[in-house]
Amino acid sequence: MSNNPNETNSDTIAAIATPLGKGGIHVVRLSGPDARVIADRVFDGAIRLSTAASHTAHYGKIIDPKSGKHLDDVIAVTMWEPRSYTREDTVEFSTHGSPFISTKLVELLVRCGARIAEPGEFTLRAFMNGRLDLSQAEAVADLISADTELSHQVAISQLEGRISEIVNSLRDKLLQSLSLVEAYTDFPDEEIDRSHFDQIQDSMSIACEKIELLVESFESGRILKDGLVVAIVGAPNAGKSSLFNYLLNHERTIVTSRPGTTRDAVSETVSIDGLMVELTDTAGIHDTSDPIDREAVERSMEKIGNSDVLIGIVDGLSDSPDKLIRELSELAQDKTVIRVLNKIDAIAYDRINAIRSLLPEDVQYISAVTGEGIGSLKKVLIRQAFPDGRLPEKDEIRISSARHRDALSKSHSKLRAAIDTLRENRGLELVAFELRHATDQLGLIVGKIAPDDVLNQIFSRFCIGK
Ligand SMILES: Nc1nc2c(ncn2[C@@H]2O[C@H](COP(=O)(O)OP(=O)(O)OP(=O)(O)O)[C@@H](O)[C@H]2O)c(=O)[nH]1
Ligand SMILES: [Mg+2]
Repeated sequence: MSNNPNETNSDTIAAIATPLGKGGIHVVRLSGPDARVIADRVFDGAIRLSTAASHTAHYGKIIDPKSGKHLDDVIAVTMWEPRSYTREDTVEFSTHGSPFISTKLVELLVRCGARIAEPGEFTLRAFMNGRLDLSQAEAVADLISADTELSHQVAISQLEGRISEIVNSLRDKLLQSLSLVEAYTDFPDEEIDRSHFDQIQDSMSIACEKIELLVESFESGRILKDGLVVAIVGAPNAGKSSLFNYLLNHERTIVTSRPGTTRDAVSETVSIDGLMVELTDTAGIHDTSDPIDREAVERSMEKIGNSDVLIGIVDGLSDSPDKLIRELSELAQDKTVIRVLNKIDAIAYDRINAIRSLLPEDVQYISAVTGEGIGSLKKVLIRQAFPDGRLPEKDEIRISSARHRDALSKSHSKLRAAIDTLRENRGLELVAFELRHATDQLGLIVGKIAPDDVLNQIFSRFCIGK
């Protein structure tokens, strides 16, 4: 895809904006300088669409101008520039929900002068024409793929421009400092005024702290957006599949009393208290010479490596569950393991108490059959996802994009360098140099600076028609 605005924006683009497949309606979008003319060529209604007022809906027929064939009856909605998503002339046709009709309509529009839109090209135009900044445009893709309340919240707050607001204000502050520093660099003989020195230093330090907080917010922001990756692990027959099914609320994997039932790791996405969790049931980990079992254990180990958090589960009916619980911590050195003793429904109360007295406080006691203790296990899981043990409040700002995190980290280190250079009196030229890099990195987030490769990477992950 080419992102040269002069090149792309002179074209009029068309695409189906709804998912393919049969449904009530499909929407075909047409946007660009020739949208009115092209729409007139295919639309036959009570008025010519090009003469219709903006934001009006019109019933009419789609007629193939070459063959004169009637393709469909549609509603066409007009949105004239700049009052459209792309800020260009736009027509949206609602057709009957047949993939044949919508595909054919796009073909007709192409024959009449449009070209097929690239993935994300409507949003790219919205960005190029100043409707959205870059971080907001990215939020559009996040919003579409958000499956849970929390991931939706993260995306909508970014779309509203809350990240942009903070980043822009930090950038403005740094630009003010930069212009002050540069004013001095024009007069190298002049000594920097003490009050200016303090002002620049304070402003850079405050910005530095704020940027650091944003960088730190990424870990939980990422989990809110993409979900927490959790694997259920343990010895054969501990009840991993039973817990997996219980959390999913349906019998997704086979449960039997025979050890070694689960071979392939099975993953499903589930919302736990509003948090998206990618949950994996794994094969029981044990020493074995059987090649299939060995492969199964290897797959389990791989899943362990890819997880944020592990739920390590032990059969409470086994001979020495306390020993097994302690061994769970050895599963993965660098991972959080939530330790769970299962099957408490089948263990006498006294025995549970005896086991409990041998084990640390944080062990969870559950029954994957009755569900006892699973509410508390879910709470522990959330606590592991968020360092302060609670779901973030609605209005907390978190970054959730690795691109933003990288730019903020770079900005932070440049800013640190600028602060050090100023303090150590190593020359205002150098301070200005570092400071300029720090502001440029912030500019990348909101798209004040938008190299082609960055744009390509962002917009290629959009769907066609968006
Ligand atoms: N009483 C009781 N039985 C349970 C509980 N959880 C699992 N079981 C039983 O324990 C046996 C093994 O359960 P699974 O869920 O298949 O265990 P697994 O850890 O997935 O086993 P593998 O896949 O073979 O490694 C089955 O007979 C289950 O019915 C529980 O909480 N209470
Ligand atoms: Mg199993």
